[in-house]
Amino acid sequence: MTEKFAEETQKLSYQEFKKEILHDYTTIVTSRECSILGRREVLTGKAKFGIFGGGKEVPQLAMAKAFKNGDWRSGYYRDQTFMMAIDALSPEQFFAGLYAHTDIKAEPNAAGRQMGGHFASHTLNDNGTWMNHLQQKNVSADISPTAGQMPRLLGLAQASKMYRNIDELKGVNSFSDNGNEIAWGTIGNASTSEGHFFETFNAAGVLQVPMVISVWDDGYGISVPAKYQTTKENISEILKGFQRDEHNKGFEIFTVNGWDYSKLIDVYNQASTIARNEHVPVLIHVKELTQPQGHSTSGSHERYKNEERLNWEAKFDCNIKMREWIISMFENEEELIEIEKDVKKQVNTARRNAWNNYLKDIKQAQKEVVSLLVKVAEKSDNKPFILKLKDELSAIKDPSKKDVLSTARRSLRHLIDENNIEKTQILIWIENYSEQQLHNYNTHLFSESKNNAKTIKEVLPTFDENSELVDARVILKNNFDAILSRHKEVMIFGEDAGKIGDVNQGLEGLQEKYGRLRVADTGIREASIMGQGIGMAMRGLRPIAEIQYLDYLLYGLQILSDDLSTLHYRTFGKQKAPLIVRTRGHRLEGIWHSGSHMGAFIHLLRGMYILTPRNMTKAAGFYNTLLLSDEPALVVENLNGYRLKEKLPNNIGDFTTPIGIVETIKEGNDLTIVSYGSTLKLVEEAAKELIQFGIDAEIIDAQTLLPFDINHDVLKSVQKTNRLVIVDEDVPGGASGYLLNEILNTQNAYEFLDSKPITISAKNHRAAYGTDGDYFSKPSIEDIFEKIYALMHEVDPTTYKKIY
Ligand SMILES: Cc1ncc(C[n+]2csc(CCOP(=O)(O)OP(=O)(O)O)c2C)c(N)n1
Ligand SMILES: [Mg+2]
Repeated sequence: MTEKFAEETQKLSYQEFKKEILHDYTTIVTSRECSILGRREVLTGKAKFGIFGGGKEVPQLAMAKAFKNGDWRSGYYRDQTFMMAIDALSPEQFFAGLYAHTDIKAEPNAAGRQMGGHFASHTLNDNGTWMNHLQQKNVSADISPTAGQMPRLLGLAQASKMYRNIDELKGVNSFSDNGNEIAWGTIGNASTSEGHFFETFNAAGVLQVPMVISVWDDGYGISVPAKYQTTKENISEILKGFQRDEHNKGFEIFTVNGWDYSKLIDVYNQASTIARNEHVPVLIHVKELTQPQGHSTSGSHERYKNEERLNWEAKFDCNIKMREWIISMFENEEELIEIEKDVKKQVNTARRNAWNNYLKDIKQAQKEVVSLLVKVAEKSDNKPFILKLKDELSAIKDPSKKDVLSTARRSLRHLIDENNIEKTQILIWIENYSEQQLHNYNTHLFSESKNNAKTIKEVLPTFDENSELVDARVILKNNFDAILSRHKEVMIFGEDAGKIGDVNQGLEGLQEKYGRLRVADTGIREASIMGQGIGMAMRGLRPIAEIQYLDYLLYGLQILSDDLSTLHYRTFGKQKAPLIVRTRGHRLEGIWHSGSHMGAFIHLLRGMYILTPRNMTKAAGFYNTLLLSDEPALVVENLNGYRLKEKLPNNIGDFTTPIGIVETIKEGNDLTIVSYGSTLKLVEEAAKELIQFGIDAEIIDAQTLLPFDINHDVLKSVQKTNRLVIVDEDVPGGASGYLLNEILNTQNAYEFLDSKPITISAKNHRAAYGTDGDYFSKPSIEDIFEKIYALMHEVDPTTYKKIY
């Protein structure tokens, strides 16, 4: 027993102390038994895939003990013991997750949307409003990509720093008690090889935030040993340069063996005190862990571990070591055997209950379809075919929803020529069942609360005769000033966003006015800038995270795609992160500065709004709208627009740009042109030239790509013009392909087209540099003019004679 641990335990009576140890032992044995039975469930086909926490139980007890209400975890799939130790996961819920039970009450982590082992707590009420985070232990929803939990961890920790140090936020609210909360991260040893780990680690050292990162080190990443993962095979050794000293701020670093219960408890207590009181980040390198059942259910570890290693793992299994330690203290092996027996029974009962509970509704549905098929078969000319389907379905012992619904749907093919009440009953059954499944599998991609951004009404900018024409950036600057003064929970940060007020001076002077925490410079590290935003937004703040130029969003894209865009969906609406990502794009200045790849973002960021304002007044309006809503969004300011002047509205901070609404910026009768962002200027020019040749185009600014045109106004325009042209500067089939699909398939505009719809986009390669590089890479006014003219030539070759 270590000295500190002995001190702590002296405060407890012997009986209390023993009781606590036995309770902990029960937790780790329960967790292990879940892993063992979980694997069996997968191997016998009841569950699809299993990844478990076996071999990492004991350190998680220690982490759970230091974890307080209000704290946050951002971890990975090994943490089932931690979840059990904080009373956030019962064995029955563990199995419900494994089976992908879609009832959020049975499977609170993800309502079956994530594979088992991906944990989450509820931080939102059913109506989408925040719960009180101080009254519970908060678990940010896990994701599968290794180290993907790291960027978010930074933001979760930084939120405490904001709540402690920003005057307007100090005190106690439902998110923080003066910033006393720690964000606890967990990561596997091999995943520390990812850039996200190093980037986040460095940023946490710079920012000095209350973060405790535990590395669960079992020497492997699936089959690949530490030798191929980590320099010197030792993550804490190579991170020593981050250790704080009397001259420099940095990290506190601990190393401890994962089977050493009492030492672990000491270390976690120390880490907790340092991080909580001093807001210093801490690394705990937990070594000598094992993986008694191998990495996952996909294979066995005997394939890559030699006998020596397997023998060592058997001996140093943390549960076995803890058992030995308990016996050495209490000489109570009998008692432990009793616990083990009892746990086995309880876990097995939990497994059975979870399975029956999961299957109950599906079996009911199976029964219903079987009986409907029997009835309909009686009257059908295809009786034998229908009875065959019925027999196949009733023979399935453990049916899936798919088995049941697909049988019902297939039966309709045999009933094409029939029309009777029994057939109608099947149709109604299919409709009802499909609708239930829509709820189970397809809801919550966006907020369903009353703050859904689409419900925020438009407030037009107002002007009077004295309204001056100003550099466009002044509108943004004045609007951000209004935002920062009205919304104390807003902070804006990014590369060069602080001292100089961003590279286009949209934040000029605001750091001086609102302080270095609320308007902040960051390092060059886009993924963790996104993480800062996600984590802080999950804790009630309203971060605006800046990516200097759209092209560099690719560095942050993985985290936006995998984490932010899926968050609301993957938690069945139980977590949200209303982060606003601000960036600038479309400038036509070369391979890495053209900022045009909107198609990539549209496809990878379903779950965020993607907004492409054509000028800064529109952009400012979007920021105002978003702050009234509770959803994440990407706002792409139009870099070309910074060169222009706009009229300064006199209701700065109040006007809003609606989400999902297109705007007709020129009316016309001959064709409809849909465009957005910087190409609108080119389209407007081309339209002026076309008028001189008798072609009158209607121009529609898409404004918001996700969601696009919720009122189907483009359809109304096409109904009038009967011709459609889409113009953008993305690659062919990029965002223009998306828009085409929306207009033709979603809005059904094809019915009204008299000409083939065309898209005018950039070339397949990235834009070459300079004026001529643009001209030959991106659509030009001439390209737009000629393609539209050619379209009209096809319609009426006499009026619109060939140009060449
Ligand atoms: C980005 C990414 N790459 C690869 C994988 C596949 N993968 C899942 S777990 C894993 C090994 C992780 O090892 P480690 O971090 O040591 O954690 P352990 O499973 O050993 O606890 C790999 C390669 C993934 N999930 N995400
Ligand atoms: Mg590992």
